[in-house]
Amino acid sequence: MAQIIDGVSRTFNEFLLLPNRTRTDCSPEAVDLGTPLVRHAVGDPSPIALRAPFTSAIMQAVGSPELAIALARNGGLSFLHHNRPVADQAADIRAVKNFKAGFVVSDTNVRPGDPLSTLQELMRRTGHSTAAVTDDGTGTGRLLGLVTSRDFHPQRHPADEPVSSRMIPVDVLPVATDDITLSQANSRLWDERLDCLPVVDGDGRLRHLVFRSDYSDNKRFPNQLVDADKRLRVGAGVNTHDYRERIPELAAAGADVLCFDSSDGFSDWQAQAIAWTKEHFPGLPVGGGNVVDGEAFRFLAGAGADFVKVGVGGGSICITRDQKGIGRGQASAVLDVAAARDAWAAESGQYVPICSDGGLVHDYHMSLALAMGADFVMMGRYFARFDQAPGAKLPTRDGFVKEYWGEGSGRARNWQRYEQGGQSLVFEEGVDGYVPYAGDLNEGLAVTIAKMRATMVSCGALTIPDFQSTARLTVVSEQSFQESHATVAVRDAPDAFERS
Ligand code: RVP
Repeated sequence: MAQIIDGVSRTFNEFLLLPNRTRTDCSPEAVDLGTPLVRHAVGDPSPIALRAPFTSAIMQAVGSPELAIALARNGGLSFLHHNRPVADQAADIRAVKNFKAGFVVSDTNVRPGDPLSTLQELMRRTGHSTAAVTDDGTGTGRLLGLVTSRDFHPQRHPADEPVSSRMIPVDVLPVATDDITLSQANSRLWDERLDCLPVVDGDGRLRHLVFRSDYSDNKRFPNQLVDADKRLRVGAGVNTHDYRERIPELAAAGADVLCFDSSDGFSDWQAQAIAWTKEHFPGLPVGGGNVVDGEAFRFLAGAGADFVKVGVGGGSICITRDQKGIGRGQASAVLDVAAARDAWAAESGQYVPICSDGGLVHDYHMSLALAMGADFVMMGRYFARFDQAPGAKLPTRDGFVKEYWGEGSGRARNWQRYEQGGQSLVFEEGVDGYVPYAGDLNEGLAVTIAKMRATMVSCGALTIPDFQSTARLTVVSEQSFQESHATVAVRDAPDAFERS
């Protein structure tokens, strides 16, 4: 006979945190949001620890090198999606690993024979006023000169005049070689009164441009998540179909961590794929999921998973519960899996972090997820709203929206994963929609982090482990849930994320 497990399937909206005593040393600036990302011996530090407990969802509408760079600079981590040819995914990984703060890969490039009209149109499109002139018109071609919007004017210079007639040629241009540091480049910018310093390799090929205005940028991000070589960290999603071919290329591209991506991770396929990865790439951490209960956690931790993702059916674009009747309220799932993680740690001496994935609607839900035992959270909708996410930004009557669609939606289903083994999806598990546009990730995440710090201060916790062990939660009734909201007409809701 089927078993009905104890307890109700609960979601984050059904809980609130009780304030704990706040000591005088407990201030928002003193809160440390560091948290383990991957398995480690109890008592030891994690080989990779996030500096802020946020990861971005393994989704086409969320993952991009731009978002991965911005998130890692703020202490979190992106997992770039795998529903595409591995060469494309590896190129995105490389773009993140090769990112050097202040060193810009030129996106406004022309050939010397291109007409000024082409240059003008390119500058209009990219919004940049400095262009590199290279032999092949790419950002990595042999550098022949630089041209800025101050070097030509449409009323003075005919549109068909070649760029070469207005550029500053490379033989009189100050350039640097690619062993230069950012602070050395900055000294040259000031000493030689330059706005832009091109950096070339031994063959004279363009590597980067350094702009005077970007120098102070690095100082804005004291919590960057970097590897031993000071390169930003980035993760990669993988699947149980083509992992044998995909993982070697992702490892070669420099992925710091992998995650098997499935709406149901409690499967022999995933256990086998994790075991294969541990055998062939023992130094590359790999997470698994998704699961919703302690038994499934033990299954994946036992298979070697370095972290386990929790959540089935709670995602904002997800209709798995409607379609298959499979899932569990996200709060119940996190509480159950966190208890199993702690029991596993006590038995085995190995701490396997857990991630609460999907269904975080309000900023305070992230704090609730941590308080309930999640080591970090993963979000799709939250990140899809920002400039750095790949979805198109579209105007509406009330402002802008960004496109956001599920990996199980019709829009995503043309991708490789649904075509393998002759299988194609006969029904959809996700929807294709829009989220309110929320501007720049750096600014949005700063507000979220400020709220999280304030919540932890109210709960008297300076670290996430502290928060997890001392948090007191209460289940809210429907009536007290109503009481939580303003009961007057609100002139302006606090932020777009909350309103949507
Ligand atoms: P959310 O943050 O609520 O937008 O949820 C994102 C999560 O939803 C993803 O990390 C993934 O686990 C899940 N997802 C992605 N696509 C789909 C789907 O099409 N059903 N679900």
